[in-house]
Amino acid sequence: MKKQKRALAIHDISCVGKCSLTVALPILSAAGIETSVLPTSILSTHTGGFSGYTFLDLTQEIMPIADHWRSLDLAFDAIYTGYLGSASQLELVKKLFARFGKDALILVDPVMADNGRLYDGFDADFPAGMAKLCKIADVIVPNLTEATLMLNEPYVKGPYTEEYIEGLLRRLGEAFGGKIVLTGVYFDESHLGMAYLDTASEEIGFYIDKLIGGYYHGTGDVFASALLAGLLCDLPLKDAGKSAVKFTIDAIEATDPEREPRYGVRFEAALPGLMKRVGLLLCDKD
Ligand code: PXL
Repeated sequence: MKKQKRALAIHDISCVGKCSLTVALPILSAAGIETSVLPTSILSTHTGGFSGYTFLDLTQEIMPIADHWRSLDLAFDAIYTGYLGSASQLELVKKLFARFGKDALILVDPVMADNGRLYDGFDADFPAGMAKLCKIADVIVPNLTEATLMLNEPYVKGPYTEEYIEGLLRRLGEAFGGKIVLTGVYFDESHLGMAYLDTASEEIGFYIDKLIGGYYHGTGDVFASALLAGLLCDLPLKDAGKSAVKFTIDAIEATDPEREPRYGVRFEAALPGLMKRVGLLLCDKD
């Protein structure tokens, strides 16, 4: 029997609102990946569109958890980080990469901003700290706002030109190396998708699909989780990215349009399609 892949997901728990761990865990598990979690904080809801949310910082718990794991000789095939609540958490995560990620695929989604603005709770220094974490990742998944913040460039509103996206990918490649998957890429108002660059092979490409109007919370985490599922099931970067775009579209299309967007998308309905695309049966067999 083929060895089951094992991932570690390091994100907050937003109790309500379908993002971060409540999205990463079910998606990776559905793709046949054993998923351990390290919750970095607990919020009553995510911070996008809710006011009065609670925030319990779990920074003090991270190293005691890691120390116990070291005594168990644990290792992971992938470590996936998303929302991290503070600069000190960025430093601790670097230690976790060094300790548990020697042979792991390190995927950093630099969750901190969208639509030209930092999320509530982050200060202006945070992108520089996140950029340092991205330098030691194998795969990064910024949206256009996060990419320009980390490059210290002004945010540019879309639609974009292919030249602009290619240039941005190349500047990200120079700054961070590894594989870059840029989300929120669009060349006209009715399409949306991702662009990628593998700095090792210099392969560059896009996968653009239909745009479904409206704003939906948590789709960045839905996309990145599906991307990692594809990569761990040995899909090439291009196919894993395409699969993640399709999964995100399916999840949005399955969402009741009357539902408030801050409660997230119905990714559960899209899981069977993802399992098929990542070749789950192949993944589980020899
Ligand atoms: O989906 C990204 C995310 C994760 N966690 C928290 C958030 C957000 C985006 O707003 O607020 C707590």
